[in-house]
Amino acid sequence: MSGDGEKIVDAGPALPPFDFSPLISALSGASDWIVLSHVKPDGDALGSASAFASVGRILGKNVVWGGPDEFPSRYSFLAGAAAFRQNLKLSALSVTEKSAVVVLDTSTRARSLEDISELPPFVPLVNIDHHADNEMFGTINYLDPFSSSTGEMVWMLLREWGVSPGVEVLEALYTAIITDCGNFAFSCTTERTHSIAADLLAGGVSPARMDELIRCNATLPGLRLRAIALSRVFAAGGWAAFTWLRRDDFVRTRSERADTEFLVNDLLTLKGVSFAAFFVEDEECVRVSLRSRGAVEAAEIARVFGGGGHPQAAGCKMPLPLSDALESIRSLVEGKNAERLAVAE
Ligand SMILES: [Mn+2]
Repeated sequence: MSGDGEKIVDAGPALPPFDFSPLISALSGASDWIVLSHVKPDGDALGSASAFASVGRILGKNVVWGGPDEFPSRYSFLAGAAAFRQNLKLSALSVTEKSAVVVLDTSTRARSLEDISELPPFVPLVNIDHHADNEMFGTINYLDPFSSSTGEMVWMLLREWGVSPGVEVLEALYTAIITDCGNFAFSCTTERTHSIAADLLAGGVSPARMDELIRCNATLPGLRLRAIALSRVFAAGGWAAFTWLRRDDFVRTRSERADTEFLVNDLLTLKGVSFAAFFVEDEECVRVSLRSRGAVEAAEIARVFGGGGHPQAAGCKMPLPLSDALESIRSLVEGKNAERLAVAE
């Protein structure tokens, strides 16, 4: 997970083996599964939850899959996407002693359903996540910060469980993994990530088909939005790259929020850049995505502004006008004595 120069690539999980039996028995014992993806769901939150929802159906469970926000259309190829319940509230479901709730890729309660804290105590709350700052809010917490993605963890669970999933489950997990590890390029990628991908390919996943579905599905509005963001890139401190989008940019290009999902990664392709910040103006705040691969970690900067995430991929919400949000992070970053790599202007 760490990108600092001292560390060799993580060889794999450094945690003691997880005891899956309480998790498996809680889920086996429930007839109704409520599977949840986090706010502003990404490929990992959706892929791992799609896989989980499919497995529930294979096992004959009544499955509800949903989350607090809407389903981004770019992931509509995932199994069960059409049944995804947006703006979901627990109060809208009949939660009984036969229910179990599975929360995927979600580090805090605040990133899940508004009324998640009102879950009756007799209902198992299974928290499956790879964020190091996970609040451990489940009654069962399966956490592995050394995992590239929640999708990778779900595969480990299924293997232990002995469930034989169909190719739609494997494709969903492959989606979760490759979107979170940047097509096997980010520092969270391990030998195990590749080995699990090999298992998924052995089960029938086609990388070319998945690339077409996941990466080659830009819309014209989305591509135009990206062009606007890229046209504004500027360097800060000689080693950081920034860009931003206003609400109006989405309106005039007719694009959607999900069109920005991988945009911040583009900033890290700039030679000499080890830190990237991408600002998106929202209704009452600015959403900031941060990426890093150097001494100044994305999570370190995100935490200053009340955010969090992985060391090298983090974010925060700033209740400020766009220009103030930009200036706050720019001055903080410029004040850091990171090695100046002289970004070519
Ligand atoms: Mn994830």
